[in-house]
Amino acid sequence: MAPPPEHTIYACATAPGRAGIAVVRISGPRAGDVFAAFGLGRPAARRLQLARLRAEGDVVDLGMAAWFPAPGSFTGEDVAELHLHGSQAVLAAVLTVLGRIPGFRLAEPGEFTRRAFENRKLDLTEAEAVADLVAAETAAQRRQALRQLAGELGALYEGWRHRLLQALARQEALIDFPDEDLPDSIFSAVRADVGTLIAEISGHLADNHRGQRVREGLAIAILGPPNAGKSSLLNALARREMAITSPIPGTTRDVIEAHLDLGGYAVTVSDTAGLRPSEDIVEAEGVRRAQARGEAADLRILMLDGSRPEQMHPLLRELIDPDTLVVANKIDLAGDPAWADGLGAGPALRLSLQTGAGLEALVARLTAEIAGRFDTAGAPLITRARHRAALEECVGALARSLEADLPELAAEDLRLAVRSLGRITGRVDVEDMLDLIFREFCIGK
Ligand SMILES: Nc1nc2c(ncn2[C@@H]2O[C@H](COP(=O)(O)OP(=O)(O)OP(=O)(O)O)[C@@H](O)[C@H]2O)c(=O)[nH]1
Ligand SMILES: [Mg+2]
Repeated sequence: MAPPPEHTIYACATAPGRAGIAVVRISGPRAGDVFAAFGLGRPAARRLQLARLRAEGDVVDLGMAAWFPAPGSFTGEDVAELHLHGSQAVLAAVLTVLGRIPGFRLAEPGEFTRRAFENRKLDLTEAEAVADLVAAETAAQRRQALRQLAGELGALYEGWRHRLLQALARQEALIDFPDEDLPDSIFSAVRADVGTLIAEISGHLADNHRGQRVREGLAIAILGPPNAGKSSLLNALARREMAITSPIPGTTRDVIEAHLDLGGYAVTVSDTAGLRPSEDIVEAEGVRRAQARGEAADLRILMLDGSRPEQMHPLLRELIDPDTLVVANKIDLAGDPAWADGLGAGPALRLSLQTGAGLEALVARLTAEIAGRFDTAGAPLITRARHRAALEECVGALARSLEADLPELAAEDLRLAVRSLGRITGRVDVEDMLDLIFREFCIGK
């Protein structure tokens, strides 16, 4: 447990600017002093109480005050909250008074959550979930952050860590009591447990980066020949004129990105330069960027002018794979777009950005593709590269432990594996836990 903090910290918990309400949070050993500083009595625990805040004979605001005594608060410390009118003048006056109370200082970014972690109110995955929930822009991001905040991911990793600690305790018993009659079954039980853990963690890792993509946003690239209507599609999806469109082929040179909410998922749609061989160095660079963006995308839209079969060339054919949606645009023009049907997995989607026909169906199809690929309803998913790196390290160490020639080396690898898992939740107290389990194990023997 961390030593008790010396300072009581305070900060405005709501966004700056004019608002109906602003909430100032105060946490730390002297948080209770805040009430006297404003001429208030201490409110009953966890009840909002009307508060006439006074300072230097002046009424600063008519607001509300709340008191959350330790440990039943967000940080686990004594916490006070002042619910004020959200004006700059009120906030400035209140913050000035707070700054003068002995032992008080302004909180650093993330300091409330850090204290909550140090007081074991949250593990690291839950602290990350608080940040994700605050940043969530779409329904999928909100759902994922809430599940993580509820501890689903942390519980999964803690469960694995416990099982690993048990395997490690057995492995250490093999080292410490080599002459005693430890049954052979202990040796095989450790190996079996480690094998099962490798399989479970590897399965969790093979998630197609779904959790991370939901959190960071999915990438969709619009690719195709010049003049097919790629920029027009970006504008239609974004519902504003983001990219220049014109009848001149080769209008777009750079990649243009729009951040959108498609069916509750955060997506970044990239409009790209039309793909064609070009002598023009600027256009050639645009084509190179378009191809790179296409390769990195989770989903590609191959946008074709449905009225012009002759535009199809090898550069475009190379783009088509199961993650490519073929769209035949300009169906308002003469010409049957059926030629585009054989290109992708199913028939090409018909679209006219001129009339709007097919746009709704395209959005529905995109949403369905995204939901199908990135469904997050099942087991909790890895949401950060940090988790992934630690899990990969853990599996690597487990695999090495199975190959180790000496029980001591196997134990060392198991220890590394436990630490990797512990780093994800911030529970790195390997030795304490091991002592506990080890004692239990020896008694049980
Ligand atoms: N008739 C018709 N014209 C369209 C349609 N969609 C786009 N256009 C027109 O086609 C031309 C090219 O559209 P853009 O969106 O600029 O095409 P692009 O694929 O971005 O072209 P580049 O940037 O040159 O690669 C513009 O004049 C659009 O107004 C459509 O469905 N029907
Ligand atoms: Mg364009």
